[in-house]
Amino acid sequence: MRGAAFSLLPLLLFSYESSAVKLSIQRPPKAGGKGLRPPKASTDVNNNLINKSNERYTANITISGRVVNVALDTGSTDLWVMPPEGLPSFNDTHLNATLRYGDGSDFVTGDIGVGQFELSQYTIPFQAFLNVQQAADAEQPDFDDGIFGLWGLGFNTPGSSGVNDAVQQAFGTNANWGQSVLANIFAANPTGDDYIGISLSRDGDTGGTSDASLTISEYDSDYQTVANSPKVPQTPVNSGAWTVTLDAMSVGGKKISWPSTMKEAPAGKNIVHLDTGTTNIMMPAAQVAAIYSSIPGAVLSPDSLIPQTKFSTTYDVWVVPCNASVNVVATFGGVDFPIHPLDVTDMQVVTSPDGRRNYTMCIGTFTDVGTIVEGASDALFGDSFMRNSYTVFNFGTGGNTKGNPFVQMLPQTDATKAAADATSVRTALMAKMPPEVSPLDLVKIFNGTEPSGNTGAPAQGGSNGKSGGSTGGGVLSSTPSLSLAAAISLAVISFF
Ligand SMILES: *[C@@H]1O[C@H](CO)[C@@H](O)[C@H](O)[C@H]1NC(C)=O
Ligand SMILES: *[C@@H]1O[C@H](CO)[C@@H](O)[C@H](O)[C@H]1NC(C)=O
Ligand SMILES: *[C@@H]1O[C@H](CO)[C@@H](O)[C@H](O)[C@H]1NC(C)=O
Ligand SMILES: *[C@@H]1O[C@H](CO)[C@@H](O)[C@H](O)[C@H]1NC(C)=O
Ligand SMILES: *[C@@H]1O[C@H](CO)[C@@H](O)[C@H](O)[C@H]1NC(C)=O
Ligand SMILES: *[C@@H]1O[C@H](CO)[C@@H](O)[C@H](O)[C@H]1NC(C)=O
Ligand SMILES: CC(=O)N[C@H]1CO[C@H](CO)[C@@H](O)[C@@H]1O
Repeated sequence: MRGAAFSLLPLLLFSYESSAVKLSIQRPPKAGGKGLRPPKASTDVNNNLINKSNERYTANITISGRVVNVALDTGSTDLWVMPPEGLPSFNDTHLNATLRYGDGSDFVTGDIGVGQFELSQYTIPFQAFLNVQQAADAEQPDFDDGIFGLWGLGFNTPGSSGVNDAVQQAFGTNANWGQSVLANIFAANPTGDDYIGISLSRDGDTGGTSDASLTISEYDSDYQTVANSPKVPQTPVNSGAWTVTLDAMSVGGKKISWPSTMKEAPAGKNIVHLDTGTTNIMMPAAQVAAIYSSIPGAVLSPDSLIPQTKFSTTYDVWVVPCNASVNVVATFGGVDFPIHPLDVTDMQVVTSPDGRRNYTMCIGTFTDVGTIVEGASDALFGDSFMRNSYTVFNFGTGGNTKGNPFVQMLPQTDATKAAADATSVRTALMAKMPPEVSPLDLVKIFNGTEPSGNTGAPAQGGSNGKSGGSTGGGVLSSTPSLSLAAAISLAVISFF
């Protein structure tokens, strides 16, 4: 693996789309943390994920002797890091690579290194990673948040890992150090089942959200009953991604009509990509409209007329009264997964075009992204959905569960409790935030057809307090925009 020996290898360039969502896995805070449980004896990575404003879930890993906070991403496979201090010495393969994310405008580029990976009790002496030398501007918001890399928790199969494919091509199929981190961890424990369990917390939810955790080859002790959940198989098999069948979605108890674009989808059903690396939920405009058009007062803001810091600056977004009570349910394996109202809209603050007023607004977390997921799945179910399920991702590569990959999911949201919870959370938050006006008035203000400040418009969402947000709110347009690309996690690899 010493670099010099391989300096004459052909240059390989991967182009790989993935998500640079914000995940934050960290070791458990010392003490006094809300509802913290002692770490498990066998895996003190338990309860170790920390959300960053519901946008990213990250962990501190150690690579080549450097501690790096990396986002967790089930939507990609490779590990890349770009710590500001650089890395202590590592073995450089001199294989150059570019990993591309989302629509391709987001990228990281560098050389494939090999170093020791450490997380909790897991140590991989030789682990390939991308030592990033240059990153797209889209990565800057994550860097600003102290997130200096991405840890892919996806598949190691050919076509899913740019790093592994390049290493195998250059060094042969025995070069197992090019495998994903998870594949190498699993390989070190040949008798164990090859799965991970993920729980994501909901920042801002005072209603008793669980702590976030990642466990490897065991369940979080809080969710042991996930063992009884139906096995939802990867669909299509060998997609190289965590794509599964979605039985149905409903809003207010009414099924949403959603013809699949995927030929592999079972009749009347859809295929969705479960992706911790995507902040929101990306699905086609018609189905997004089916959800939000049922909410009194909600309006579609054409071409993202209203500047906002998350999700999409190039596609329409729904502006929704912050106190909207909406009951959205996704069904997997015959089991209903109610989606918490706090996950259906996201509270933000915007300044009027004339700079005179700040407004609180709520944006739909289900967003249309054009054709960006086309061909790979019907939708990308990111953190806004994943917070509502404890999910076990079983690779089917070892132990007693060898076979095709599957997931097991345990609902985390009680629709009735969540509705009450959402009202109290938003009421409390809204009391400290700028006023909300009706979505229609807000769109008019941003369209220049209505001045801010003296609209006299009744605040449909309730400037009297019924509103609020699950995310850090207070995010103003001065915050660098997360590009759409940064929120997507497709794994499409091409070699040049
Ligand atoms: C990789 O990129 C670096 C910097 O651009 C360059 O110096 C080096 O020659 C490249 N390596 C290969 C094998 O092409
Ligand atoms: C994660 O690493 C960063 C950088 O070294 C450090 O500042 C932070 O305290 C760490 N967090 C935890 C929870 O270990
Ligand atoms: C580089 O590889 C050699 C042998 O392949 C190994 O002895 C050495 O520890 C490695 N160095 C690092 C920093 O990983
Ligand atoms: C809007 O909020 C920002 C950030 O809190 C603040 O700096 C600014 O003065 C506010 N503008 C108005 C018009 O209230
Ligand atoms: C914005 O204003 C123009 C006219 O000034 C109007 O044609 C258009 O429909 C408005 N759009 C919205 C979303 O209000
Ligand atoms: C939201 O607030 C508005 C204005 O205060 C009110 O008319 C409406 O009933 C509220 N909706 C819900 C679901 O509480
Ligand atoms: C519910 C929960 O775990 N919230 C946490 C989200 O992450 C922030 C730090 O970014 C913590 O302060 C919250 O406790």
